[in-house]
Amino acid sequence: MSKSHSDIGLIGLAVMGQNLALNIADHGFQISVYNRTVEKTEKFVAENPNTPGGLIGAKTLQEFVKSLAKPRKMIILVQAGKATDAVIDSLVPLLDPNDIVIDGGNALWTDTIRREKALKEKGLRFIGSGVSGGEEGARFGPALMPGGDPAAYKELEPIWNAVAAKVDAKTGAQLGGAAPGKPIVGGVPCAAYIGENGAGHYVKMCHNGIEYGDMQMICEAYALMQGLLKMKAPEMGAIFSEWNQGMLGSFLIEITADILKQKDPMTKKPIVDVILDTAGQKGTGKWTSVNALDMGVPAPTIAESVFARCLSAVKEERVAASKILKGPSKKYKGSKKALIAAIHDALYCSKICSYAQGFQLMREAQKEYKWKLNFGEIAQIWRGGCIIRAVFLQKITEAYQRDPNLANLLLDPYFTKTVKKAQENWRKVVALAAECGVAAPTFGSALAYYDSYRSARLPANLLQGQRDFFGAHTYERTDKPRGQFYHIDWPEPSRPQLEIK
Ligand code: 2AM
Repeated sequence: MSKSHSDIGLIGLAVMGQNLALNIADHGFQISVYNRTVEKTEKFVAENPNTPGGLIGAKTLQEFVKSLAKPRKMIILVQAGKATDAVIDSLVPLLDPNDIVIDGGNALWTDTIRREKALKEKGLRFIGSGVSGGEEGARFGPALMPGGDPAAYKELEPIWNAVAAKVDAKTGAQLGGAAPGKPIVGGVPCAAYIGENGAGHYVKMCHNGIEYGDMQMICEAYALMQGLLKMKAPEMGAIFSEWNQGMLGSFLIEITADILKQKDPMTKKPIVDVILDTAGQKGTGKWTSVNALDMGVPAPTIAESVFARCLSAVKEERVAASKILKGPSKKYKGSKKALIAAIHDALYCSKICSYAQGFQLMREAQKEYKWKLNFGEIAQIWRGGCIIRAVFLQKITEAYQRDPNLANLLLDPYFTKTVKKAQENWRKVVALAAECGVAAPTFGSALAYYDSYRSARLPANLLQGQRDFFGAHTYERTDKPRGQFYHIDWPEPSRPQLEIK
């Protein structure tokens, strides 16, 4: 028996939308669904007749809106950008005050801020929620990062908590075993209110930036094992499986192991050896990096991972350059076991720096947008459901529980100690990569970040001298209070040194 009105609705039945709708229905909520192309709605509803909550197909937006219990809650899961605006524009005239529109797409956070404001002016409530974990996550438990009207989220919360991924309260390990019609019961949901207006989508964007970093760092570990140790894919796969048991344990390390062990069905060679080395990107890593530049927050390792994809994309140019530009002839001759252990440590230290940068970004954004982000909780949400889910996020949660105002992740005692212990190996790997000509941009960038951040004095004194020389931009002095600015009349470049008496 279906209810007279659905608990929630969903617009946009591409794979993500279909899977999230099924996830919601699996938890006993009745959900109305609508898609621009009606046949898709009909097919989807017909193929899923017996969900615990029930799916109600709507042919028109009017019918869809009428089918929802008031105040209405509806999720939009269409392409980010123009399509989302188009759906909102056609929905708005059909809604009543206090109805809640939820955008679950990968929206740019500034669009979410704009949409929230526009809908608020019309008496409507808007939630921009990051939904992470891809198709599988949407179906059996995504990480959910909702931002927007806090009272509206209270009304959505029971549904969001139910459908989110679940982790073990103590270990932070993701609870698995969900199947169609059999959702996970118990555990801590990977969903929590993030903050006002665009906060949820902002945090989701940073998640993606961090994900770019993680992926590139893993690729560099692979490149080093391959380049310096001449290891073959299955052997490297075994190493990643081993690493997955320790502090690097994560979804991305696990799938890397699986990918390296996978054979190509056509040639029977390892599949990685036949996949072309040009990376694609959809833009969220770029957004993160552009925003880091806009806010003046150092996130070089995340940006480096975006540039690494860009460099990979100019395959033909690289092939041509490879015939002209020579590298060193040095080969690694030391212990294989020791180098593998060092690469592990380099990966872990680089990862810590990359996360430190991602959290710095959120910290700065919260000032700019007046959000009150709970960093421990954000790390907690990321422990399950999403692409960057990892054992190590538990350490970040603990770090922010120890000190919610932590200036930088590197300053938490656990991370300080970890990097101190592992840095010798990290430095060895970066040096060896340079000496042997294997590109390891994020490993090197993270190390430079670490060395810069721990420097009481950087060469920016000279830089300010240069700026004052050619542009009279002034400088502050080491022997005077901050905020006092000085300038001297520099000599013309061709003139002799000023004589100081
Ligand atoms: P469609 O099946 O009719 O193409 C992902 O592309 C999802 O977004 C699909 O469900 C698609 O509907 C929907 N979509 C894309 N652009 C849209 C638009 N301008 N209005 C409504 N739905 C749109």
